Amino acid sequence: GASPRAHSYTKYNTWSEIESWISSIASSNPSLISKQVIGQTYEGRSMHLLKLGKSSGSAKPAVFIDCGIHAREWISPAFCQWYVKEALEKYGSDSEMTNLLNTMDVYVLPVFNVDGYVYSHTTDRMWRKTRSRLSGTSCRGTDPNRNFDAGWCTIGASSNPCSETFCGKTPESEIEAKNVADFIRSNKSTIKAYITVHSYSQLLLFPYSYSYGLAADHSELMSVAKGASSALTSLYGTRYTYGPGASTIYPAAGGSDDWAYDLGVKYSYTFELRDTGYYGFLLPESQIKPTCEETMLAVNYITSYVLKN
Ligand code: ING
Ligand code: ZN
Repeated sequence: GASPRAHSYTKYNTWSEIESWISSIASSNPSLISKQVIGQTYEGRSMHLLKLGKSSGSAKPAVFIDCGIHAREWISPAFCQWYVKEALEKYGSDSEMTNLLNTMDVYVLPVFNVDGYVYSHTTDRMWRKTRSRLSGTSCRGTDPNRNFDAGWCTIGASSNPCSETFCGKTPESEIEAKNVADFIRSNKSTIKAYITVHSYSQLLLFPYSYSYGLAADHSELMSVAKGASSALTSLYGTRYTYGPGASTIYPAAGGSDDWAYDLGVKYSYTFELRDTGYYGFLLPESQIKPTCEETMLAVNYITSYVLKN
């Protein structure tokens, strides 16, 4: 495959390019990054997870970041690639990143919904869901962000397999959601923060989306979101709105952030990256760099907060 230096971080890479990049970046920095496969997708592709962090003798607290739950949100996997590049570049020179990776592990899942991502490149640019089949219908795919076991299918989700927000046959019916949920459950004692990256709308959301009720940690989640949003805005003035999902965007059950929070991962956030709808999912490649740079500031704010607390 291509060497890491041949990889472009300022274009929307195909799955095959991302998969080659995962292999080469992991093998070129063995002391700081490792990779593992957390399972296969419906169509049999590997779900690669990168682990960033300097190994220490004892168990380290961790942050889990995923990108590409929804196929068409191409800026999201671009951000996960950017995050890994920046983390490796800054380790050893930037004290915040050095301290983070010395003290914590950061798990990065560059593409969650790999089958959907491939389909959005080959066939339907606006595809959102997985690509799983169900008997009795020709409609394919479940919304992975309605498939987690958090108020599953009670609000803002559909039981119609042809809907864009189909919640699936059962919670975790999608193998991709089950693989991620299994990994987080298995590492529940170390994972302190869960960050999932979507687009678009320029929002920083936190639980709950399945209910209008406030999370037990509402004030703290709100103040961290406020700090992260200000950090993001400080770079280019991009305006973000932050708050609980249900009241800030719309009520929607079965989301991964609500599920992680109810499992016990207190700092659970959903980013909705640029823009506010002018380009929408078709964000031009010229905006990858500024979007990723500003988002880094917000993610670093959250991880630094978690590190200190
Ligand atoms: N937005 C999210 C969606 O899945 C969301 C919003 C976040 C819903 C958290 C539920 C929980 O609809 C996009 N753009 O996908
Ligand atoms: Zn999404």
